[in-house]
Amino acid sequence: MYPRKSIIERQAVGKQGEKQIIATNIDYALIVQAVDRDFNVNRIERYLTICYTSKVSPIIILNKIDLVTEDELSDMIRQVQERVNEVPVIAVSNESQVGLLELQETIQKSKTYCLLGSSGVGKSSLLNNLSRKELMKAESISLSTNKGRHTTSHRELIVLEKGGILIDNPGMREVGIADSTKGLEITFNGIVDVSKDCKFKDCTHTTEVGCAVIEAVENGSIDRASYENFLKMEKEKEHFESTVAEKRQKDKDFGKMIKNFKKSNFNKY
Ligand SMILES: Nc1nc2c(ncn2[C@@H]2O[C@H](COP(=O)(O)OP(=O)(O)O)[C@@H](O)[C@H]2O)c(=O)[nH]1
Ligand SMILES: [Mg+2]
Ligand SMILES: [Zn+2]
Repeated sequence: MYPRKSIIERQAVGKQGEKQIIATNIDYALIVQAVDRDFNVNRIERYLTICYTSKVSPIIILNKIDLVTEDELSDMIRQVQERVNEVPVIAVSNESQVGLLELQETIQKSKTYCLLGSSGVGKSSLLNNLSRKELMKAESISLSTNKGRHTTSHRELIVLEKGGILIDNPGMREVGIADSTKGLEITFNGIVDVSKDCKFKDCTHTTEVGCAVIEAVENGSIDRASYENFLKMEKEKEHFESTVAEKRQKDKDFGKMIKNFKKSNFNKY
């Protein structure tokens, strides 16, 4: 087992306050979005937060560019770049093979990559295209701590020609935001910078007088959609944190009860 460098995790589906480990020891995440119905900058920010929280470097892949015109594509790239800075954006098509060479050159030797993105965006197609080598079914390389729950996740891992490793992940429908303070700070660094000028230190940037963030949204220097996404994810994070705290307390109470039970029974006999 390799030492764990990074962990990509999500909130376990249907399990409040529990995290589910998706993949470990990842250097880079390829955040794949298709430029058709799937295209959604809010979701890109969500994946970015997960990457930064997990100390994984993101690369944004816009796939299926054969389905749109050049103008439509530039418009989408512009939308991404308006809200996301310093993350490479690579436009590709598995159909026309455009951009695959650039992507291949980006993938460095002996680094580990994972594919993130909704189901149907073309992750498997990309993986197949990026390697002419045989697919290794890596069911056994389950790096998860709770193996039993992964009945539906079908992981695939390939070794790329240049020696890198690429892991295909199942689409994540309910990506939760666990321990994501740092990740949110990096993803929304523009908002966080401006918030230093808020009148109140504990400003929630929602209704406060003297909120520099609200002012920046109103004068257009902060993108409104990005601001709304930030608030939404902050709220989710807080909810997640409070359910974790609640769960810990419950576990503690339960532990105490067991201990007391043992004690009282021990005293009885
Ligand atoms: N037009 C077009 N279709 C694609 C492209 N890449 C994948 N697809 C199709 O999209 C569907 C889903 O692809 P798949 O690789 O299984 O997506 P995954 O669920 O993310 O692994 C399949 O029907 C693919 O043939 C592309 O670049 N252009
Ligand atoms: Mg797939
Ligand atoms: Zn504020």
